Formats: sequence, C-alpha cells, structure tokens
Amino acid sequence: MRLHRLHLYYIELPFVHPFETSFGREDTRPTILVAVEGDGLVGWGECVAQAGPWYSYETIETAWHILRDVLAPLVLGWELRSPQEAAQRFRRVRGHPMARAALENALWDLFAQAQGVSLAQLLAQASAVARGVVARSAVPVGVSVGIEPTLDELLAQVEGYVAAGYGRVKLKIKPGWDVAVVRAVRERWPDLPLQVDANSAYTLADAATLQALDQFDLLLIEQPLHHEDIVDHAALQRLLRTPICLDESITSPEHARWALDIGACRVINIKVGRVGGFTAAVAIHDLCAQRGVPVWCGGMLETNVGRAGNVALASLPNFTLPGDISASARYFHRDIAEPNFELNADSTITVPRGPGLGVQVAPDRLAEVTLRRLTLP
Ligand code: OSB
Ligand code: MG
Repeated sequence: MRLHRLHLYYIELPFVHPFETSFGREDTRPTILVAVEGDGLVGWGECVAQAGPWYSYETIETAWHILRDVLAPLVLGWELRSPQEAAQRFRRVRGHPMARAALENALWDLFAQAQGVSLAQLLAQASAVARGVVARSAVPVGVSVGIEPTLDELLAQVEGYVAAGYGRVKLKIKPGWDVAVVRAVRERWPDLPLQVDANSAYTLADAATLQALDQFDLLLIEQPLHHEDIVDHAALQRLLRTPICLDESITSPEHARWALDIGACRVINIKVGRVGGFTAAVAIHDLCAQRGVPVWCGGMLETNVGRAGNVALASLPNFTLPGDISASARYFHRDIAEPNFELNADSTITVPRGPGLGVQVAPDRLAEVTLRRLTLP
C-alpha cells in the first residue's frame, strides 16, 4: 500500500477526575493523534507521551518533532507491504518508542481495515503463540487508582470502582503512601484482587517497606525501583514473595529478555507505546508465553483510539492478568472516538469486531479539542 498523506493532531481532553502518581498530578490528557491515508482509507494511532518527561523522557513536543521530521519521511510516499515493514524501518531511530508506536499503530489500523479484519485478528495472525488459539471476545480488566489527598478520599474512589464492577484494583504508591494505605484497602476488601504501582519511587534501601507489602496478598508490585535498573530489581525480587512486574524498565523485546534472564521480574506489563508499537508488543507477548511468564496490558490514560488498540492487544492469549483498561467514562466526559468502551458485569471489556480499531473518530469532537494540527506532505 502506498501512503500518500499523514496528519498530526495535538489535542487535549479534561479528565473526569485528576490522576496522581508518584510523579505528580494531571488534570488533563494532552496527546497526539496520527492519521495515515492510503488506499482511500484512514488509519489512526495515538501517542502516549505525556506533557512532561516524568514517566518517560518523551514528551508531546519530542514526539511531535520525531514524528514530523524523522518518522513521517520514512513512510510517506513509500509502498508498504505490512506494518512490520514500517517497524523495521523505524529501527534506525534510537529511542522515542512512543513516537514510533503512534505511527506504526496507525499503520496497523490501516492494514487491518484494508484486509477487512479487526486489529485483534491481525495481531493474532502476527503472533506465533496466538495462531490456532480461539480468539477472546472480551478481555479481563481492572482500574488504576491514583494517589488521593487523603485515605478517606482513596477509599471512596475504590468503593465507587468496586461498585461499578471492577474486579481488580491497582493502587498507586509512593514513600509515605504505601503500607498503611494498602492495609486499609485490604482490610475493607479482603478478597479483592489488588496490586500496587510505585512508578520507580523506591530504592533497594526501602526493601523493608516493600517486604511489608508481602502480607497483603498482592497480585504484583509494579516497577518499585529505578526505570533503567533491572539489576536491583533482580536483587529485590529475591527478597519478596510477591511477584515484581516491570513497566518503565521494559522498552523493547530485548529489555524483556534481559529482565527475564536475570530474574528481575515474574510478570511484565506491556504498554504498546512504551515498547515502540504492536510489532514489539506482540514479540514480548510471545517471548513471555514461551517462558511461562504472564503479561497484562498497561494503560496510559488513552482516548478511545489508544484504548481500542489496547483491548485488541489484550485479546492475545498470554494476557492472563487483568489490564489497566477501564471504561471510557472513567477517563473523559466525551471522548474523540466512538463508540465508548463499557465495563461488562464480569469486569471485562468487549473486543471490537469491526475492521481495524473498530472505533470512529468524531470530526466535531476532534476539532473542538485540537490545539494544533499538521498535514504532511
Ligand atoms: O504506570 O501504569 C502506569 C498512567 C500514566 C502513566 C503511568 C501509568 C499510568 C496508569 C494508568 O496507571 C492506567 C490507565 O490508563 O488506566
Ligand atoms: Mg506502571
């Protein structure tokens, strides 16, 4: 397929409820949408970089630059046989996985539409592990609950999500907001599948605090230590009964293999943006499946474009733990793409069946929230 045009949209959507992690508090979600045109079709991708370099060094502005000046010229006007071919071309680019993923993922949507299959089907065809396995029609999900100003406010948030039907809760933790908070939630919901995410807020010197979390029967402890450090994570894992799950540290299939080889984690959170696109996400899924390591799909507070991609990815068979893929209404009053994702009664989200992502960008809503746009060439 020849790609003849590409559009970048810098948009900003207000959150229903502010989201606070160990990095800080966010009231809105600025993001970049990429649209690629080919064969009379339009494919969409979402860039999960955030306003500032806190979760990752990438920002909206670095991603805009890399997309416009580096990646777009590697695909515009070219004949492409597959999205994997674009991923291969992008390998020359060092780093910037979120920018690469935004464009590569738009191509996955475009190719799936061109073949008349859903993105979930195209991803399953690309996975050595998914071939021949019956595709899931819905994926298990949970909710990621941010740090709140007080413990009472946190308990009220968790209560609301449990009442809404979320069967797994993730709590954001940081030094000073950890053992007592987890204890309070565990006492109130003794059987709730629960996990925590530190976003790199601890060091090995905090091992005693992290060991104290072992008593709460957590599914996992996500990214307790430095984002680039798998060595200390391996040391910490030996001190903990609870599985360590890496998020920030895994930015490619190679990083996944290195971490597993040294025992730095027992679970991996796959975020398609963090690892540089669906090609790499499927490779990590397959590697983990071959090694008997469970994975789950992380979230970056995406719009329905990114969420549709996450749901499709999470339909692969080794996504055995619930994903951070919540209903659209948990994030925004009005999204830019339709239809919204709803939570089913069994804490699952249904995988779209339509061609490609299976959601449609609403032009009026997109225009309303667009701060800047660019068409190339
Ligand atoms: O570490 O998983 C994380 C959001 C922004 C940055 C980092 C993280 C998160 C989440 C959000 O936990 C999960 C979601 O999209 O619901
Ligand atoms: Mg995380």
